[in-house]
Amino acid sequence: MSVESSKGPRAEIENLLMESRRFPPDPAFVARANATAALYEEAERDYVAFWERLARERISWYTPFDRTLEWDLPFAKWFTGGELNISYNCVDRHVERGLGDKVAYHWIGEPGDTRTLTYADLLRDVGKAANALKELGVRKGDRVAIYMPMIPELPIAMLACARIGAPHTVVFGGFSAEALAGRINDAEAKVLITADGGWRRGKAVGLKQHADDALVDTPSVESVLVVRRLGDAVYMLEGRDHWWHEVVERQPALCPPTPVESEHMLYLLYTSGTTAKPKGIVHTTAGYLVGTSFTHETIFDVKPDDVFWCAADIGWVTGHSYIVYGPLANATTSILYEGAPDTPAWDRWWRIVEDYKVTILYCAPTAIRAFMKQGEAWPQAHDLSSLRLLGSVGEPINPEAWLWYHEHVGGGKAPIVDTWWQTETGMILITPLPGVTTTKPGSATFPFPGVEADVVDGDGRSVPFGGGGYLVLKRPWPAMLRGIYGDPERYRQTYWSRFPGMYFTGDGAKRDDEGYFWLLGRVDDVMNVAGHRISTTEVESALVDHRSVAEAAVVGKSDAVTGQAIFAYVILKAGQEPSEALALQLREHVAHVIGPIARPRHLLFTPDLPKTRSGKIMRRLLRDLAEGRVLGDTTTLADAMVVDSIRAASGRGEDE
Ligand code: 7RM
Repeated sequence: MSVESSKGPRAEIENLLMESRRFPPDPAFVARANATAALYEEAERDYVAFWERLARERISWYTPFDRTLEWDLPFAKWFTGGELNISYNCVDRHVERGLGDKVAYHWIGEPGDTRTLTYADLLRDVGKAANALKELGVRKGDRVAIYMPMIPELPIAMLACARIGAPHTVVFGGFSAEALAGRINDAEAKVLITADGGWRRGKAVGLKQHADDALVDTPSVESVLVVRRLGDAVYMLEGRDHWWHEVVERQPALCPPTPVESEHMLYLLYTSGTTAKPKGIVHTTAGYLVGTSFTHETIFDVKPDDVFWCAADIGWVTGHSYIVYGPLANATTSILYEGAPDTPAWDRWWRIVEDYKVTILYCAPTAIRAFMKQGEAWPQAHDLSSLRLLGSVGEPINPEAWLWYHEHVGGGKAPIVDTWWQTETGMILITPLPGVTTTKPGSATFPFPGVEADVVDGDGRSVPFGGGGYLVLKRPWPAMLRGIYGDPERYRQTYWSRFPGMYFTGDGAKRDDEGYFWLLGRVDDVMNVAGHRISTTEVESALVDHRSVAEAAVVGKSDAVTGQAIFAYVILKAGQEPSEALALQLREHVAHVIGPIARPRHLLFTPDLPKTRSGKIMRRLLRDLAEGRVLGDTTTLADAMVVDSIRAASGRGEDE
């Protein structure tokens, strides 16, 4: 176990703010750019009128809306009175205007198998899947859970739900049975769509097995649809489980889309907050469609012949908005890749870029840093000249990674858009506009047109340029969350109570003298590991759930590749002896309870934890200890000896 000094986030922030290189847009790019500075002006004149224009232009309505915004803080309704169907907007209308043969997805399986889906293919497959759901008794408003690998049936299943007005809740395939069950139960899903498994790092991952474990305890689920991806034998419960290739294939392709009202729930997506229970973030239809499609078109400068690759998993919001709804609404050709970036070797992505002439790549800084570590020979071995724009999302991108991405992936010419947003925001909110904004490596630059973001102090007062504080949003935007499923009070409490009248993002930010936004990470008890949000409390409760553990405290420790790594302090029950084997067992236990992404990287057995006199664990102190920093103020510590005993315990903890 090492808690030796490392470069803490503070040092990184200093570097961030010292990074002074500027990248103005290339005149050749400007000449063809989708975005113009006029968008900012139009939106500032009247942001409601701005979104109204876009909603009228971009959406094919069955019934046009009559009110643009009803804002009863913190509850927003957009484009009310209107009726639409998002699957019609993402698929049918493109086929109707002659784009049936255009590729929607180039799919690449990890083992090397491929499939091509045109918009006409998508229309047929979505229609069949929607009819299958109807046969299984799914009606408008019923929730459908989806737990799948990155195969074409995943977006098809989502669109099939949307086609019949059934909100979906996609659960990331890396989550455990327990996590899946919790989400199914909160959503009271009627049907689960899953697969026998998928491929990850050369290994078959058996999803159906996890699904079966979850289904022991999910009374709302009546039927399960299972896609055959691996071909391995799986258990199928008579009467409950149905093979996709049997039930979906025999359906008629025609399934008229069900018109839904603008505010009809499109999906629920669960995200970690500061408590152990994930929140079901509610997204609705029309505003989400306008927000995702317009940001996709302007921020990624997408043109009809582009090949767009958002390398996220559809199980996260990035995949929902920028693999599925945004790109499909814009009739874009996308890449859908099933597997890991290092399988079979570290040039897998660069092979895909070369083979499919990918023009736009959108990924997370953690991936870029992992590539950096492997050296530039991997990207250099491939022709990446098709790439004309790069994007980053999920966490702050350090200038070093930004510059490496720019040089070794973007050939020193492709603009980079560092896009800040959240599961809750639904769409990108702080970002450069390519062809308009001069970028600075490490800064997400400015709020998107129509968005009002601010940096405030603890009392909610705007901090002048040059200062730092809390990032807030001061007016509603179309793709914003409509609430936390089943818990309006928690919605109000979590997002709208810290600063009255403002949405609190949970992030810290600073603006430089020119007003550029620099995101500084979470200020609450949420960690960001490889771009994934994990709550400290969730990991703590998984640890305490183990029979040997009396108490646990979890913090994020800065990590050169994943941004943060999970650091767990564990107090054992009396009679339990710390050992390497037990540490390993506890880390596995967390992976089992939540999913492998939550497995602690570091685990330290300690006889005690530093607490305030009121009994609150002093996480700041634990963070400092984990980082090996000089300790800050310890005057509120109940027992000053605790810190020394943790230091002494440092010899007995276990690293991954
Ligand atoms: C899209 C997504 C949201 C949290 C957010 C931030 C962090 C995301 C950036 C970023 C700095 C960025 N949704 N975050 N993007 N921090 N620069 N460009 O990631 O709900 O999973 O996470 O991620 O802390 O609050 S998310």
